Amino acid sequence: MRELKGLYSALLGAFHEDGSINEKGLRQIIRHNIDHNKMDGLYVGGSTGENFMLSTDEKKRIFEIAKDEAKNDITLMAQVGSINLKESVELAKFVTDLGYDAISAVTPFYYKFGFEEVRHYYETIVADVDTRMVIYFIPFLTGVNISVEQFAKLFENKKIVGVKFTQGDFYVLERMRRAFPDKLIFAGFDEMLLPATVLGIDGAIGSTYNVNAARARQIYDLARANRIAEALEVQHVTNDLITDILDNGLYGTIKLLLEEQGIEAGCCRAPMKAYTPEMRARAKEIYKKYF
Ligand code: NAY
Repeated sequence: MRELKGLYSALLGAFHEDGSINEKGLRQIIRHNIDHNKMDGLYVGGSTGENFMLSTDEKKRIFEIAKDEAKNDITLMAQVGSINLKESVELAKFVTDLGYDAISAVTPFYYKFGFEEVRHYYETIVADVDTRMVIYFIPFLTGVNISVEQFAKLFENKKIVGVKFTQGDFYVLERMRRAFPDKLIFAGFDEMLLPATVLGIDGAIGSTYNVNAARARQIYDLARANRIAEALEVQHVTNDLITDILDNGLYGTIKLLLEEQGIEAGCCRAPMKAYTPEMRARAKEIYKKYF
């Protein structure tokens, strides 16, 4: 079984102006993450992939393209979560058959699901697939919180091997590390990679790693070698960059930065907005400033 630890780029979606999948661009982004960024893994179908705006067939096509392009060059984790539980079950089987190394699922969102509903959701997704599940925990977007005690109940299922922890509460992260030394914890906020690494995460999954992989790798390696002051310098520059990216529009700006490197990263999918001339111009400035 392939190692799941390490740094993952959350794979961007690449779309044409009419919203259809830009397969050529998607393949270029995947290769860039493997050959240039030297990522350990790709997280396919997450928020960064604009997944929650796609049809089941489109999600499947992106999973297929990623596997076909990456082959076994990189660890592949597929985000299959959806509030359509039947779709999640179908996607979990689909990616497992394709040979993905692990699956992940966002907590069910929109309705205020209770813990027993959340537990039933994860149990159902993993029931008929022989794979490893990483819970995608992102309470600020889903509105669903899970306590450390509730995580312990979810982790009773041996197929549930870890969590992608996208929360800025380092007390909770420390409690999670303490409570689950054998489970995998992936940090989900790129701007907090250094403190999360100090607390002993097993890896990280980020949107900005598509363009800022070298700095992310430096932060991760320096922090693990206890060279905290040096890691902090790199985190400072990284956070200046992330602040500029967030101000200009997160996923679109990352794609425009890739475009500066000759990658046809394409547009965002509506209802995300189309690029304006100002946004393009600002992305060029950001590129000059940091790369
Ligand atoms: C996903 O599903 O693609 C992720 O969660 C990747 C992690 C990113 N979270 C989101 C919601 O985009 O990289 C982060 C995030 O973009 C970054 O830290 C900037 O805030």
